Amino acid sequence: MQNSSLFCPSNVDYWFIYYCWGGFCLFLLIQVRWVSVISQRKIIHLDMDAFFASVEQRDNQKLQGLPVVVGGQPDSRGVVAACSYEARQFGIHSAMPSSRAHRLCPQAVFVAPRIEAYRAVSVIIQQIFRRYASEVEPLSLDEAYLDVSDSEMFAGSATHIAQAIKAEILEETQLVASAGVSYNKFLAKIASDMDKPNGLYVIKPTQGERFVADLAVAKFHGVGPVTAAKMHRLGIQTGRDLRAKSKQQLQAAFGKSAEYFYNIARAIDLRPVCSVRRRKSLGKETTFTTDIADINVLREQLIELSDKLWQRLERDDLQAKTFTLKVKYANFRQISRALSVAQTIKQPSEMHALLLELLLRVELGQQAVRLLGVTASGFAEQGLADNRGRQLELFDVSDKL
Ligand code: DCP
Ligand code: MG
Repeated sequence: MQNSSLFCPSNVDYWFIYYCWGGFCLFLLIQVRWVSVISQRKIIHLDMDAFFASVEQRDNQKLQGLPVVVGGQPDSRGVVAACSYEARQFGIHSAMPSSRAHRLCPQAVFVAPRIEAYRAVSVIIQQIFRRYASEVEPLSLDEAYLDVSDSEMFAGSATHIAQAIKAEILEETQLVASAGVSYNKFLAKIASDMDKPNGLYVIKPTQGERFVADLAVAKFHGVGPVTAAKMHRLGIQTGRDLRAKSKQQLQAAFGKSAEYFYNIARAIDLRPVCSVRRRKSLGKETTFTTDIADINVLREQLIELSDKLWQRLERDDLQAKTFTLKVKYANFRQISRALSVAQTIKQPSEMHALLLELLLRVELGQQAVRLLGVTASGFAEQGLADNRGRQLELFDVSDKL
């Protein structure tokens, strides 16, 4: 006799099928709802134009209309922190050695940074942002993401909200900002750069994928010069080329970053705008084209690297208590040394002294060095840097192969 249960399921089997089917439908519903919520988000990225340089031009009428460079003097080893749009016409840009900026534009006016003046403006613009958005994520002194998805202002138009914020910034600070409006952070950030200065650029949900397809990967936020060069070597020039690569191919080439690249090639970025965003550390490193054994050259390289780190710390308004030096030798052995002080470091010269002291604590001379890295951590709450006496404490972080 045939086993009837094969053709005629029991009550228990029915319940099981209903249960699975119901679960599947619920799962689909949640997915659809999630995707629609994500693509309906309204994100604004605001970024001040030529920030430090514009503050200098605002506060000194003689500088208006002139090529202005904020940063080190041309005869120093300093670099350009910011430059006015007039200076950019000569090819000057941030992070360029000041001496080179001077050669490109001898008539440029070089001004030393006044970080307190920039901080004061930053406080004002952050207050303006909070009037328009419940979720504000500052990225540095002069830029922030705003999530205005739930805002009822201007009938919920993110574009009009961005316009209003720009107008208020101008009124309260006499400075100009650019805004990017889109449905995720990745696109909003790119958009704010599209129409600078005084820009307002919108990428709608229907335009996102096309926009990314046509964009050069070197312009993607999160793709630095090294990654861009690697992508070019792999034949990836645009978002379209990136999209053509499978997840496996991207994983093989870019490891942990593959998922991010896979998504942004499809204009997908699910990162939320987080009001509380605490950075734990900030680092810079450099791999030398040829390994270096000469201690004096290494000292020079370390100072240069730490100056870059200092610029970033200033830009992000961070004050650190701990500095870490990483050294990778020619045989790939890696060693890290850290130094903590009780009071946050306020001057680059203090940071130099700490890092040079750390350099004395690693073996040099025997093995050439292929990489130097410096990291700052132990950040003080903004405006809460303590002023206790300095106390040095030295400890080894890691010695690893
Ligand atoms: N900054 C710096 N070092 C860098 C880059 C920037 O010290 N390598 C500082 C000076 C800038 C400020 O941070 O004025 C903001 O950086 P942005 O990248 O937003 O550049 P700008 O505001 O100067 O110009 P843009 O109009 O392109 O935003
Ligand atoms: Mg800016």
